[in-house]
Amino acid sequence: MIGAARRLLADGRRIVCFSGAGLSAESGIATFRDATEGLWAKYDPTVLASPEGFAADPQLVIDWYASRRRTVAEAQPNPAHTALAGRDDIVNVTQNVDDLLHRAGAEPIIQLHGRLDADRCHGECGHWEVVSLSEPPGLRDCPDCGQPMRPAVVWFGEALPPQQWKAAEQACRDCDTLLVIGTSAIVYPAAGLIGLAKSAGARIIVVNPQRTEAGRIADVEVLGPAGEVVPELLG
Ligand code: BV8
Repeated sequence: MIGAARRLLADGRRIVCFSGAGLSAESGIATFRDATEGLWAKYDPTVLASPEGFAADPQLVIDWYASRRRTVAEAQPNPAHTALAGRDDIVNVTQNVDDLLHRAGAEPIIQLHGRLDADRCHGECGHWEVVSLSEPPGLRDCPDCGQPMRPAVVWFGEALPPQQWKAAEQACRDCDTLLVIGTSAIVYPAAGLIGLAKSAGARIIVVNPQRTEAGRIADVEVLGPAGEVVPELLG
């Protein structure tokens, strides 16, 4: 399967990489659907990562993000991030909110679900600021309008940033090869990009240790961890 995927990538002239939490799993960052260990095992991320969850218990949500931020601060890009960074002909469209692709030097990156290393006002004033991942801020109010501050990520039930979404749609409509890495392909509208690329005639390569919905429409499905497979595919 790796050989067939390598051949498709060698023929590709407009390649997009669509990634999810599995891309960062080997950097020690828990995916959304793996059982989270310890303190967070009893909470549902889709509830914590939502305006309703934040309204119900803002302190719990901010503590959850602080814990995730510290994990990302201690994490390093893995060989999959580095292999993608070595290919400036590949456009990265990621669902991930960590900064590991940036730290690996990958360019360009379209972050569909925002970024963990920034906070924004939960109100309408537009206040936005970069935050420390190693010493994350606690629960606090917006310095401009007094509404609560919250991570600059897209929560369930919130719209994706229009500019990033438009750029991702365009890239997936135009590509001739879509490399799908480490996603369960169940979070929409992001997961819809796979079908969009397919219907635009792109070849689909999926890299995941497990079979997924995306694998069903893939031209090639490589079952294995990103940290091992992606360097082999792109090297
Ligand atoms: C919206 C940021 C509307 C926060 C995240 C149809 C259309 C539109 C919306 C919906 C729809 N159906 C349902 C919805 C609602 C919802 C949704 O999709 N729900 C799901 C649960 C069904 N979608 C939304 O709410 C979206 N917003 O639609 O708004 C709107 C429009 C206008 C105006 C107002 C509102 C917003 C979705 C974004 C949510 N935010 N993240 C944060 O991080 O805290 S999503 C979150 O899930 C992460 O970003 C994550 O990346 C993403 C997707 O999950 P995956 O990345 O796939 O991760 P997962 O754990 O699922 O899978 C990991 C995979 O890796 C597995 O397959 C595993 O096998 C694999 N793996 C493991 N190890 C490795 C590996 N692969 C490779 N190597 C390894 N070593």
